[in-house]
Amino acid sequence: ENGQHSSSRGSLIVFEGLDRSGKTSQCGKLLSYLKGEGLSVEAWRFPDRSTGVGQMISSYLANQSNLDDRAIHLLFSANRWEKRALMENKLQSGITLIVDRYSYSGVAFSAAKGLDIEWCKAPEAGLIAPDLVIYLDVLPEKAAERGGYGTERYEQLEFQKRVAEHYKTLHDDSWEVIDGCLSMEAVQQQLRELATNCVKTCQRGKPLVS
Ligand code: DGP
Ligand code: NA
Ligand code: NA
Repeated sequence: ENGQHSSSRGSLIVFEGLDRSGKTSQCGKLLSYLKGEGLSVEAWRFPDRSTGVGQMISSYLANQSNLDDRAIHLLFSANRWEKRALMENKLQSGITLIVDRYSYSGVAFSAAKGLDIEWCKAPEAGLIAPDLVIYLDVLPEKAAERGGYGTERYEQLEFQKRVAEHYKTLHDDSWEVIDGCLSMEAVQQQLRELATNCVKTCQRGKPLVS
C-alpha cells in the first residue's frame, strides 16, 4: 500500500445468464461505453478457448470429445485458475475487466447435470471475487426463441431450464438481476449506471478479495 490514488484498482464485473440471454452483445456495448469514458477496460470471457485447456473444453462443447462430468467441470475451473494471476495483475494495475461468464456458470451448468452443488463450488474457492455480477434474466423459453440455439452441447431447452433453477440459488450481495427482455437500450442504460458506480467504489479503495 503506497497510499497513492494512482494505484486505485480496476473492477471485476462479471456477466452471467443462460445461453442466448444477450450477455455477449451487452458486454460489447458496455466495453465501448466505458472506453469512451476514458476508462482502462478489457473484455474477457470464460471459457477462454485459446489455451490448451480451453481447446479441450471447446472440443467437448462441440461434441467432438466426451469427458466425464467431473473431469470437464475441473477443466472449466482450471481454465479460470490459469488466468487468475493475469487477472489479479490487470485489476491491481487499474484495469477494469468485463468478464462474460465466471464461476457461477461453472456451478450452475455442472449442477444442472446432477452433480452435488457443494462439490461443484469447491474448486472455485480462491478465485478473485467479482465486484459486480450482472445476471441477465431471460426465461429459458424466451432465450430459446431468440434465433434458436446453436449446436453446442448445452444449448437445449430442458437443460437450460435446470441451469436457470441453479443460478437462482447462487445470488449473493454482488448480484444485480436485470430483466433481459427489456430493450437493448434499456438494459444497457442500467448496466452503464451499475458499472460506473462499481468502478467508483473500487477506485475509492474497496479491497480485492478472493
Ligand atoms: P459461451 O462461450 O459463453 O457460449 O459458453 C459455452 C458454453 O459452456 C455455454 O453453454 C455455457 C457453458 N459454460 C461456461 N462456463 C462453464 C463452466 O464453467 N462449466 C460448465 N459446465 N459449463 C460452462
Ligand atoms: Na453458447
Ligand atoms: Na463463456
